[in-house]
Amino acid sequence: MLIRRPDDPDGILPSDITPRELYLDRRRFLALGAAGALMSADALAALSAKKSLYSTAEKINPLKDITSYNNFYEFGTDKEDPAAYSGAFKPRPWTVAVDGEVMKPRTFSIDELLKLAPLEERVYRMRCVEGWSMVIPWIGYPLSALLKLVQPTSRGKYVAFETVMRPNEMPGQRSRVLAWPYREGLRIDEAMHPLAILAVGLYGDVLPNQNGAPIRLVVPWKYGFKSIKSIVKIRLTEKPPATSWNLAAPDEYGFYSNVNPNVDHPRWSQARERRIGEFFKRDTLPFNGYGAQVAQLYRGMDLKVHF
Ligand SMILES: Nc1nc2c(c(=O)[nH]1)N[C@H]1C(S)=C(S)[C@@H](COP(=O)(O)O)O[C@H]1N2
Ligand SMILES: [Mo]
Repeated sequence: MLIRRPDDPDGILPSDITPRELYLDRRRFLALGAAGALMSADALAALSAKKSLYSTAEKINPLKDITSYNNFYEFGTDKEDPAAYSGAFKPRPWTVAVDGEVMKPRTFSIDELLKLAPLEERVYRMRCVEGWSMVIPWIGYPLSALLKLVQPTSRGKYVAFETVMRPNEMPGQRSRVLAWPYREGLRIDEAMHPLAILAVGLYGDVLPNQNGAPIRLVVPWKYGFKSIKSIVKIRLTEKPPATSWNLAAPDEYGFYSNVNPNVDHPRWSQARERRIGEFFKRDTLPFNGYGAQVAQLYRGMDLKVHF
């Protein structure tokens, strides 16, 4: 990969810029040779992920789409805002506190999280409730690996997630578009499903700020908003946790929010979607095409009621 010097910014697109942390690691690596490998273990680990059998073979969106068309309201509500306004965000140092209904509550540093389980590349279809979709090569590991370590108790029936609160670095948090911090939740069996991952990178590199650095959730069978970014807290709870979008508009965003072409959002049909980069729309698939793997989680539930 090309390493640009800071004094040579010619022709750099925002999406081309290597995250600063990794850039510094690489520079150190180049300067120190083999010894540098130890110092840049995080960065290198992110680059040496195994390809996963859970990946779709569909065409991957270009890195530029993935890093320049984002929803991350902490940096603004327009799709271009996260790329434009996340430059001052500092994804290091970072910790994620895991507590609530667990036997072993624990705070993990980002370095511990990067090494918690073998990293895999998961190429997933992602489908936003607004009607667009992308195919993204995430790097991460199943959320279940982390949950098993903290040992949920029998009362741990749901998992609540919270994004970092940093109005100084996140201009969107200075306005009240959502009740900050951003919050999401899953039922424990959804959270333990092998398709639900914690992502720490994409496209063979650490996560860009606009995609949820340094660690985020990715749940490919649910609308994009369930995949919470820049996580700092995970809490196991007995009752379904409050979620930001459900609090903001309960008739529009339910707790489950499984991708479902048969249940329309009050303002948009969910029957079809536009893959970013394509002109013609395509049919949206139940559970975003992951039904064979996840439909059994919802057996006996009326998904029009539990939307
Ligand atoms: N903290 C936080 N997480 C978030 C959001 C957000 O505004 N804040 N937006 C969600 C929505 S609506 C979508 S579609 C996805 C987009 O992820 P991407 O930008 O990596 O494609 O992030 C989700 N996670
Ligand atoms: Mo979304």
